Amino acid sequence: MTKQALSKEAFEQALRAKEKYYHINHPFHKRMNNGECSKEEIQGWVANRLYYQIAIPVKDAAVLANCPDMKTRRKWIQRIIDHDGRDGEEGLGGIEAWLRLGEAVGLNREELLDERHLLPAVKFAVGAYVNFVRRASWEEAACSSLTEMFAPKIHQSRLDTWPDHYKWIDPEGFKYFQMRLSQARRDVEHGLAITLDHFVTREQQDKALNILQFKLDVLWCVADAICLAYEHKRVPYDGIADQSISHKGML
Ligand code: AHQ
Repeated sequence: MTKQALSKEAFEQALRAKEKYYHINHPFHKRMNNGECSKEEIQGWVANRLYYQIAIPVKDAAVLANCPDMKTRRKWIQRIIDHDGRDGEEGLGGIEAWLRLGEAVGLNREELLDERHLLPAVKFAVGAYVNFVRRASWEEAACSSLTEMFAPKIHQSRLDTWPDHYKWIDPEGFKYFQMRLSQARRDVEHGLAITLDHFVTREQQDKALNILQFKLDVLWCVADAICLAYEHKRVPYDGIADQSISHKGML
């Protein structure tokens, strides 16, 4: 028997109800915002999350490549500019801001960019997201970005807690979280409109909910990998390799 489609309001509520699976609820992020993370754990998180940040404009370029609708592309392209930036200081992009967060936590650009701290599981999770978007429809890709419905809360929680908990971090590094508060809200408005308009039958709406769960799983897996390596000190090839080792590149 065909299940009845949800109204747009009920469908949006169902999407937002997945907030309980958002990585703000991951034990590692809870410890981070409670001030319980060591300098090494914060550094490991920043170094590994850079790979996610660098992947976002590559992902968004894949959305553009799959999207024949000019009106949508004219809006979506802003996401690439938000991350890659523009020439001149006023054009600070998110990736540069994240590199400055890396320096603010005591890492240098060389070690941030040469992937020496990057965990294989983080690369697999981020790669799964980028490769999903490359082969999905642009509407499905837009749906997968909707974890950002919950992002302003996690960025604000860092801005509210890090200055007191981690006084050793140069506050200049917090600029990225500040930038994302407005950018995430603007992106969600567009991504949600696409999603509510495109997924209309109950079968399509269930698929959209599954796509959002996939992306929530990506973020949860990134936090799991960082937690295992830096909180539980179980790095890949522990005791076998005398230095960090994993495959390079592959985005
Ligand atoms: O800094 C983040 C960002 O630029 C994006 C883009 C968006 C997407 O297209 O999937 N998702 C996302 C996210 C960012 N920051 C994460 C965080 O915890 O700092 C959250 C993440 C998201 O919620 O998907």
